[in-house]
Amino acid sequence: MSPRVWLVTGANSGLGLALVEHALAQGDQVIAAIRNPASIPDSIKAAKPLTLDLNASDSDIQRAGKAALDIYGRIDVLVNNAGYCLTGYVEEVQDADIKHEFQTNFFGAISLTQSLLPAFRSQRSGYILNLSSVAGIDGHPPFAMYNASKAALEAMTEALHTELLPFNVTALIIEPGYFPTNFWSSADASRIPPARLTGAYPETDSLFNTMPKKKLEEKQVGDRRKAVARIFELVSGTGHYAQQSVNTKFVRVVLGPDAGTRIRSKLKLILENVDGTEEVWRSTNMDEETLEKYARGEY
Ligand SMILES: NC(=O)c1ccc[n+]([C@@H]2O[C@H](COP(=O)([O-])OP(=O)(O)OC[C@H]3O[C@@H](n4cnc5c(N)ncnc54)[C@H](OP(=O)(O)O)[C@@H]3O)[C@@H](O)[C@H]2O)c1
Ligand SMILES: *[C@@H]1O[C@H](CO)[C@@H](O)[C@H](O)[C@H]1NC(C)=O
Ligand SMILES: *[C@@H]1O[C@H](CO)[C@@H](O)[C@H](O)[C@H]1NC(C)=O
Ligand SMILES: *[C@@H]1O[C@H](CO)[C@@H](O)[C@H](O)[C@H]1NC(C)=O
Ligand SMILES: *[C@@H]1O[C@H](CO)[C@H](O)[C@H](O)[C@@H]1NC(C)=O
Repeated sequence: MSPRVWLVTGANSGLGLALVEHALAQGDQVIAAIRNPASIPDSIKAAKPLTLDLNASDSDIQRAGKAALDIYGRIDVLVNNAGYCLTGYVEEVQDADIKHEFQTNFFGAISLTQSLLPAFRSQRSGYILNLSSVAGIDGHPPFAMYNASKAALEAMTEALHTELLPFNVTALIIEPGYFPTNFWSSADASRIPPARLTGAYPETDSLFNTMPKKKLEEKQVGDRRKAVARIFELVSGTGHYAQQSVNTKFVRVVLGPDAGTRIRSKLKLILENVDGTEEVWRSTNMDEETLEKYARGEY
C-alpha cells in the first residue's frame, strides 16, 4: 500500500506542526501549507511546502489546492487546521477584524475544501478534518467572533459529513480543549487597541497571564503530541480507534477532558432550555381552522 498523503494547513506551529511531525514519523507523506515559506521548521523538512494564506481570494486558495493535488497526484487527509482567535467584545470589534477572522477560520477553509472535493469524490476515500474548538459549542466572552466562526465551521461540516457519506469520504469536526501552542499569544496580540475600548466591559489585559497559570494549577493542560496521535489513529484505524469501545461513526472528535465536560454541560443547558420553555414552543402551530385556510391557499 502506498503511503497516505496529508495536506495540513497552519503546519508551521502548534497542533498543525505536531500533526505533520507525527504523520512523517509514521511514514506518511505530507504537504505542509504555511503562509510564510520562511517559517517552515526544520523538523518537517521532509514535507512538501505549499504557500497558502487563508486571507486570500477564493480563486487564489483554490489554485493552491489544485497545486497541492499535483504534488503527489492525490490527497487522502485534508486537515483544515490553520486558524486563530480574535479577542474582543461584540460592541468593540471592528468589521475588518471580524471579516479577517471569518475569512481565515471559515471561508478560507471552504475554498480549500471545495478545490479538493472533486478529487475526494472520485477517489472514493479520504478524510476532511476541520479543526474547530470547544468554543464552537460553548464559547465565552471576549471571544464572540472566534466562537461564531467555529460554530459556522461546525454547522457546515455537519452538512458536508452527510453529503459525502455516499462517496465514502469522511468529514469530521475536531474539537480540542486547551493545548499550549501559539494560540493564546496570537489571541492576546489580536486584542483591541486601548484607544478603541469603550471601558464598559471587563478589561482583558490580565486574561492571558492568568489563564495559563490557572490551567496549570488545575492540571488541565492538553498534550498536543497526544492530540495528534489520536487524530492519526482515527485516520489509520489504530490505537484507541481500533478498540471496540470507541464508536467511530460520530462527526465530532472531542480532545481533552475540559472539552468533553464543557460540551456535556452546554448540551445539558440546551436541553434544560428546551424543556423549560416547552409551553411556549408548543404554542405556535396553526390551529385546525387556520390550517384548513392554509391548505386552501388563503392564509
Ligand atoms: N491550542 C488550543 O488550545 C486550541 C483549542 C481549540 C482549538 N484550537 C484550534 O486549533 C487550530 C490550530 O491552532 P494552534 O493551537 O495550533 O495555534 P497556533 O500555534 O497559533 O497555530 C495556528 C496556525 O494557523 C496559521 N494561520 C493563522 N492565520 C492564518 C492565515 N490567514 N492563513 C494561513 N494560516 C494561518 C498560523 O500561521 P502563522 O504562524 O503564520 O501565524 C499557524 O500556523 C486552530 O484552528 C485553533 O482554533 C486550538
Ligand atoms: C485580508 O484580505 C483583505 C482583502 O484582500 C485585505 O483588505 C486585508 O488587509 C487582509 N488582512 C490582513 C490582516 O492581511
Ligand atoms: C472507504 O475509505 C476508506 C478510507 O478512507 C478505505 O480504506 C476504504 O477502502 C474505502 N472503501 C471503499 C468501498 O472504497
Ligand atoms: C458560541 O457558539 C454557540 C453555537 O455553536 C452558541 O450556542 C453559544 O451561545 C456561543 N457562545 C457565546 C458566548 O457566544
Ligand atoms: C469542513 O470543510 C469545509 C467547510 O465546512 C468544507 O466546505 C467543509 O464544509 C468542511 N470544512 C470546513 C472548513 O468546514
